Amino acid sequence: ASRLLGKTVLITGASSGIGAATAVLFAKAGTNILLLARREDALKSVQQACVAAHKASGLKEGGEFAPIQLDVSDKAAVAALWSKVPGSLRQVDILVNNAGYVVGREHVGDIDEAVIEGMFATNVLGLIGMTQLLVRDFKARKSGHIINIGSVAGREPYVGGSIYTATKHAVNAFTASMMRELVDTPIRVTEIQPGMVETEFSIVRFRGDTSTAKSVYAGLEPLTGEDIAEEIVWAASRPPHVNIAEVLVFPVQQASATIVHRGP
Ligand code: NDP
Ligand code: 8X3
Repeated sequence: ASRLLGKTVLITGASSGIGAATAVLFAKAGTNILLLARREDALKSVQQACVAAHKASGLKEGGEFAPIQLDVSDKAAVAALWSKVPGSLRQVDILVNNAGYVVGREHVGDIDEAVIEGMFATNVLGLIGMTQLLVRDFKARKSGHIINIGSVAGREPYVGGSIYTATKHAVNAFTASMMRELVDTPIRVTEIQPGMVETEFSIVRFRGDTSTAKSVYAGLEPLTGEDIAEEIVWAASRPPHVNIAEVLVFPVQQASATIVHRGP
């Protein structure tokens, strides 16, 4: 991980789950981090966890952590991002496009229009907007790494997931096209595709119903945000000539979007 020393990482959706765990692991590896999400208080807690992790590492490189309140679906806010970024952190080396969510399991015909638009605005248009902003800079500097968080839902459609799986299929197509476009540059493009990760994801999906959210993982040991953070930091710390293109990660008791083993 010495390859990460002093690098600057931008993480969207850094206020909880995979994004928060990824921030802490990058902090431990001697990076600086821009922490982006909508909830400012939660971002401040993650910032404190990063400071503690960096301190414990004993590393002198890195250690600058800036929480920035940003809704990736707000185009004007994304366009004005640099005005909120401290001068010392304007040269980003690694972009982790992690912000995303699903609401509901309704079938086609019964899905609220605002829910459909919200998921596309964040998971697809937000991810594309952040990428456009950063990739211009990466091209000019002839360096950079874009790590997009897709999903098993970007490979496999499932009942009750029409909109969410469509957004993650879009992430997959966008990411793969961009990797092809950037083949003649040193810029790297990675897609991490998690299976079941116990974060705030299911609580958001079931509109705050924590017992239904908990039941998603009943009888099995799901992945944690830290498990996916390890894959992200691993991909980011490969030698510059190595591009981890795609990583599909399941809990050992999961074999597809819908095939899971519940029990010992
Ligand atoms: P969490 O709900 O714990 O985290 C989601 C993060 O995204 C939060 O920090 C949230 O912060 C942020 N976010 C949501 N919408 C926006 C927005 N419009 N602008 C900025 N930030 C936003 O879930 P996970 O950590 O599990 O999810 C992270 C990613 O992983 C998502 O893209 C998800 O689709 C993907 N994923 C998750 C899986 C799982 O099983 N958990 C499996 C496969 C993929 P805030 O509310 O403060 O804005
Ligand atoms: C999250 C995993 O199976 O709920 O991307 O779609 S799933």
